[in-house]
Amino acid sequence: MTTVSDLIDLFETEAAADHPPDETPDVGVIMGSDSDLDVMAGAHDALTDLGFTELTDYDDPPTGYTFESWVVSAHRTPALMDAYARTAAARGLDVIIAGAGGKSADLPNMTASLAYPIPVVGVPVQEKSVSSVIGMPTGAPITAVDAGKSYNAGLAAAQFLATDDPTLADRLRDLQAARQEGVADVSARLHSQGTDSLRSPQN
Ligand code: RP5
Repeated sequence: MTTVSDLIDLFETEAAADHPPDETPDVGVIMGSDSDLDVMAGAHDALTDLGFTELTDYDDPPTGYTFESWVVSAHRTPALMDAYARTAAARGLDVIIAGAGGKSADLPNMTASLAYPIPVVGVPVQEKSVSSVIGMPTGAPITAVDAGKSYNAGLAAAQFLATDDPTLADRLRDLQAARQEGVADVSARLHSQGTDSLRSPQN
């Protein structure tokens, strides 16, 4: 069984390893519980849509942009959160996406403070988590998306990286263009086929 100490050791070992940048994850996706995974999967989907690959083995990193995923709880494993955030820069991360639920969703904001100046995109997993994710004091910034909008968090993370990469910026534009075409297509179908044709079945 993997222990908290094992993971802290892993993060510290990776931080000390001084891997070349093309072998380290670009984006870190962390969540307070595996019960957050269904909501947080949107970040995975956005990054995958943009051509990122999930890095699951530090010793065998994929090529191109990569992201990694971990469960890190602010309240149940504070030492793990500290180690993850403290080693993030040395492990090559450029952006962190952090999601948590409940009324005291502290993982995003504490990670933002610990990993500063690495930007953190906070995802309130539930509506009641919004104020605790975005409520940072002056001098302690966080970027955040609306409740459950983890897909937007994936896009936002890529936007940070795209400021320095025209190819990634083009991929973001292509994704936006495809979404626009989707709206045009459904609009034409609604108009030409009528309301009943697109309506969900009523009980
Ligand atoms: C938060 O508590 C987690 O982010 C999760 O949304 C919530 C409940 O966690 P579990 O009790 O389901 O593990 O810290």
